[in-house]
Amino acid sequence: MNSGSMTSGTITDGPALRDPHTPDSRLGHGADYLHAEHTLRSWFFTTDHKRIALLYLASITAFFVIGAVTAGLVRLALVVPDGQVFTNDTYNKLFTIHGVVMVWFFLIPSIPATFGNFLIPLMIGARDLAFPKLNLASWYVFMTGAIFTLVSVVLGGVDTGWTFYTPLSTAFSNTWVVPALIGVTIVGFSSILTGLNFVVTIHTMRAPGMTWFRLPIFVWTHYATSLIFLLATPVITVALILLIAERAFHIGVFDPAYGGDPVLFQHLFWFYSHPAVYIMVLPGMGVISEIVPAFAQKKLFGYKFVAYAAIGLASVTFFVWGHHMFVNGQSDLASVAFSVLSFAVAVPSAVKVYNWTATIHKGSLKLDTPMLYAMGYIGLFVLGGLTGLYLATLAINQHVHATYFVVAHFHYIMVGGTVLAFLGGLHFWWPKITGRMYSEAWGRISAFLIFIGFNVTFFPQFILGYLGMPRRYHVYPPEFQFLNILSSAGSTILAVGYIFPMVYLVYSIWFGKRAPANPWDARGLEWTVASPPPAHNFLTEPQAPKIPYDYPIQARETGRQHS
Ligand code: HEM
Ligand SMILES: [Cu+2]
Repeated sequence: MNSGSMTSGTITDGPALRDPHTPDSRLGHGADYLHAEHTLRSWFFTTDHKRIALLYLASITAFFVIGAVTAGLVRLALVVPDGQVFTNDTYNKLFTIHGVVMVWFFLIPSIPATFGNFLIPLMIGARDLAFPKLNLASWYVFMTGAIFTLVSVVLGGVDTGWTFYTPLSTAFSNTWVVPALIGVTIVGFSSILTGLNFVVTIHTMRAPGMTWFRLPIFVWTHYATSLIFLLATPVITVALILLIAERAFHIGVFDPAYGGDPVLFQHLFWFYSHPAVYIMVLPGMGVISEIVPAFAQKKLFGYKFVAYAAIGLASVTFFVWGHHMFVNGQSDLASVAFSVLSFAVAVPSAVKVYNWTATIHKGSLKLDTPMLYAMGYIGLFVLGGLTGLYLATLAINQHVHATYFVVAHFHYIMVGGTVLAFLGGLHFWWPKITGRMYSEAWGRISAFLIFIGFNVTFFPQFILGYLGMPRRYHVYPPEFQFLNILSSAGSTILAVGYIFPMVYLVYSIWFGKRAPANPWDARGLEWTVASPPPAHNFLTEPQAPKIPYDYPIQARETGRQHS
């Protein structure tokens, strides 16, 4: 039996128990997954979930860089009000590349494809995902899609925005829309394969004793995310295929000139893309739910509520898509219903925030880099979520729809949320993944720079939107210049904050201190194996914990009964 070919549900078979090493090798560095084999082939044809996670990590980092550079150019253009830096055409293409790459090639795969892939088997006590070859296939599918979209950029770009709204995308844009759409369609299949793999793995490959309510919240949120991958992604796939057919063959689905309805595209698009925002935030919530208890050394408050809230979010998220279409002529009844339902989303979101806060309360706090990111995440996510409630209020939406207020809202959620959780998780599990410690001082400096840079970049955009500056224009009235310069200045700080980790983390791979198995004194099966983990994950049968998050300080959840 070789690496990754195991599909049976137990962890007791396979090389784990046949391993010739003495028990000492559990914490040794001999046969870890990084050094098990060295050839290029052993990376590009690996079926080890940990190596596939690293393939994804390299890819999404590259896409993040492309997304970040184009964002920098957009901010550069907006330093002056009269649009002198780029033509309107170039500007439109820049923000489109930024959005397409960030949403479809970074945010959607980010945490699930990297940490989800790496950690789910380790956290549940399994040797790999249920379908290791499918896991590798999903990376190739992802890269194929990405190449199509990047080709459209090389050929001359796309100017529709990441939302590909009709009728612009079908009838008016004369840019490379079709290859970009083909790329995004293909990438969807990689999400579906990953979601399928996670669902089957979590159902069938948990170690003996690892019951549902002993699972780390990270696993719960990835389970919820996988349901969205499976139920929502096929809808965007169909919508995009119809869009390609409409543009290429005028089949008359979305283009009014041929009897179609452009608003139908918006429905199909948001039926996927609103749930997709939970594809982006749920995994981040999972990361935060691991970091906060570890750095408070305290049991996660309200474990079951946090777990149910993940499933709750994954469910209600399917019923609010119309809040993106309040001003598009949908019926008042529909608008009111979508507005009320959108408010309902705030409930499970707030449950999570309260429970993290309650976990921190009276904990024994250590403000190491991962925790700095987690605290930043909580604050920014609250601002992003609360401004979502403003947007979901019908009367306010009339004023701020399609303004910079919306841009600020979703960046607070997607950068303040997903990206900070991603970076927090990267610092938290970096010792596990690489076997090396990074410089804590540089880690903290960068976390501060990112938090400050982020707020200076995006807070002014709330004000700009409130004052009426629309999104997606390269010229604006001169009275908006001051806040735009502030925003662009902030983005420079943010960029520096992003560059530092790329340097000190990579540096640590060769020069960092060797990491112990459990540098943070954290709970969870992933911390019971060596850093980096052995190729086959567990050398002895993993013992599922009796209670999850068994930290020294226990929250007094049942305090009322005892006091
Ligand atoms: C309490 C939860 C939330 C509520 C009530 C909410 C509400 C809204 C509303 C009403 C809009 C439409 C604004 C408009 O175009 O007029 C909007 C836009 C948006 N939201 Fe949220 N939101 C919430 C959470 C999230 C989360 C968690 C994410 C992402 C991870 C997110 C990402 C977005 C994006 C990307 C857009 C803009 C889409 C576009 O036009 O490009 N939102 N939100
Ligand atoms: Cu939405």
